[in-house]
Amino acid sequence: MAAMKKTLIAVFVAAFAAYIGSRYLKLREVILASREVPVKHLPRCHYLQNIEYGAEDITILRDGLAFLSTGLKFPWLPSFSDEPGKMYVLDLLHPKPTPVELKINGELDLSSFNPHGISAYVDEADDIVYLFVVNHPQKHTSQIEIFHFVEENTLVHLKTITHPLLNSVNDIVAVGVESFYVTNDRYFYNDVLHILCVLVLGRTWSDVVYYSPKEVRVAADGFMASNGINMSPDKRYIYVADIIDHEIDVFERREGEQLVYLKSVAVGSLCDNIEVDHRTGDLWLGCHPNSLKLLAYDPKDPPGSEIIKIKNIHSEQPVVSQEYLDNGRVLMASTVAAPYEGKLLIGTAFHKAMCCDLK
Ligand SMILES: [Ca+2]
Ligand SMILES: [Ca+2]
Ligand SMILES: [Ca+2]
Repeated sequence: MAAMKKTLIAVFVAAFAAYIGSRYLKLREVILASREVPVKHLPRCHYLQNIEYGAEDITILRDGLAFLSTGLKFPWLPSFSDEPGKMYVLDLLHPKPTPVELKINGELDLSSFNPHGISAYVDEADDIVYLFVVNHPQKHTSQIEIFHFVEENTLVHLKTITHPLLNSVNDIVAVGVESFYVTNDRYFYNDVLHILCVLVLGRTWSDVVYYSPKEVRVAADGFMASNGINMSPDKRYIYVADIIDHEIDVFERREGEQLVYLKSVAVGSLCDNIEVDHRTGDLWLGCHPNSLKLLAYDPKDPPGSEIIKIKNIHSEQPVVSQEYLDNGRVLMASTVAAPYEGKLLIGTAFHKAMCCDLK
């Protein structure tokens, strides 16, 4: 009897090991662990001054003011600065656009400020600019900071929002002065459980949460790993980057902030944040060509950068094109690409940021 029990356990362990082995191979596939990319640069690019430790997210107002969240510290990713994160602003209409650090006024603890995804909301009634920032003051904590942007490069901190459903927030898109959608990129805070979840289930069990002062709920789920989120210029559609599924999921906003899934568009890369050209509605994606190089950071074989554009996303045949590719020698770990009137700002997880001409 004891021998039989031992045999059964051995068979079970072997089967489980074989299963995990096959999941491991699958995982290498989803993180594009063997992918190498050629170099395809844009005609004129220069590094942005003052940005040395990443600009994970960038967003641009219609008048050409760009906001950058910099200095992210995030589990698994390298970070080369001990300083807290900072917010910058840059005027793209200036002949020599230079990022300027934003002063932050109010109650916020700046020593633990760790900004991640951002979104700007302009109130049509009074043109007040609100900046929504995902903040991780401690490892595995997430909260949303809402700021009011005022003249002379200052953010006034209005409030901090925490909620059990805002548990591993990556990016945010504001839809009102105090309402927004966020992506949660993982279910388990514990790194071992998180890896097991990805290995065994092949997903991180992530979702999209809608928040307003009256209502907080999961608005969409079933992603392999939701990351960037943004909205169409007419505000009818929400786009979510399902990073390890290599696609962008498209949702329609219906009455009462219900999200209805419409379709997914394959992008062939691990796309992080999404910015939308306010004139054309094109999606611009900052992507990781090979996530293994990002997670196992080696300066001799650095993680590359890939910028992808999706044109006509709502048509039968969206056009997906690679607009910029680098092997990491010029720019490592691109996370965002924000277009504005023939210019493109590219931000990264922990490296520099660039401004390129598109024409
Ligand atoms: Ca964003
Ligand atoms: Ca998906
Ligand atoms: Ca992101």
